Amino acid sequence: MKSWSSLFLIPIFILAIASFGFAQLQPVHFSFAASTGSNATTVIPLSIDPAYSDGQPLATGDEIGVFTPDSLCCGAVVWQEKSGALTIWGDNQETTPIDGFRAGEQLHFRVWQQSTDIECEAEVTFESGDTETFQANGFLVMKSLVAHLPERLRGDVNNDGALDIQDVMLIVEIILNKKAPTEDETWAADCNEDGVINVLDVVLLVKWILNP
Ligand SMILES: [Ca+2]
Ligand SMILES: [Ca+2]
Repeated sequence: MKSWSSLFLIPIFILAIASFGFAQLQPVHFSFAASTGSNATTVIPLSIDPAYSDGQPLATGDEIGVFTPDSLCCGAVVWQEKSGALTIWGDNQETTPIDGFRAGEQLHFRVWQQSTDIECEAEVTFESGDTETFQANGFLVMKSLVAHLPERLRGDVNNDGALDIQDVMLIVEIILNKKAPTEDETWAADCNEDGVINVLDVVLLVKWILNP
């Protein structure tokens, strides 16, 4: 299943992880049962440049979590803009509750963006190719990771998921040149989608807020 090239990489990654391991941050967002008695490991090489669907890279403090098909988190790692390793915990068969992966279950990944407090699904591929499943003591090397940020909402300039007076204030600030909007904010502020941000967008947004 594993290619010779990924087997060759194992000692290199173990060395790299061991030398940087002392500074590894602990996840604060994703929680899971650790030390269940069985696990697998996936290495996340820095060279794969994990990124969001809008092209921005994962930042230090963002978290990558691994989930069972039943949406149970079974491991997470804090991205620190260097190669890392994610321990994927298997189910403890000596206890009744399911607290980890069972053999053969497909791995699902989610990413938490610290700056926005948004959690989203991530699409991951591995060096070995096929869709990956949990095998105790398995060792995988990630080949790509793209986290799919949720679609932004027109009018939600501060991207907090709600349309309210704060968004109106931001559009007014943009119109008065008191705020230089980012590309995303420009998109969200243009409520009537006519390519310019002006009082018509404010009027429309107020209408949306009053008549949700
Ligand atoms: Ca908002
Ligand atoms: Ca407009």
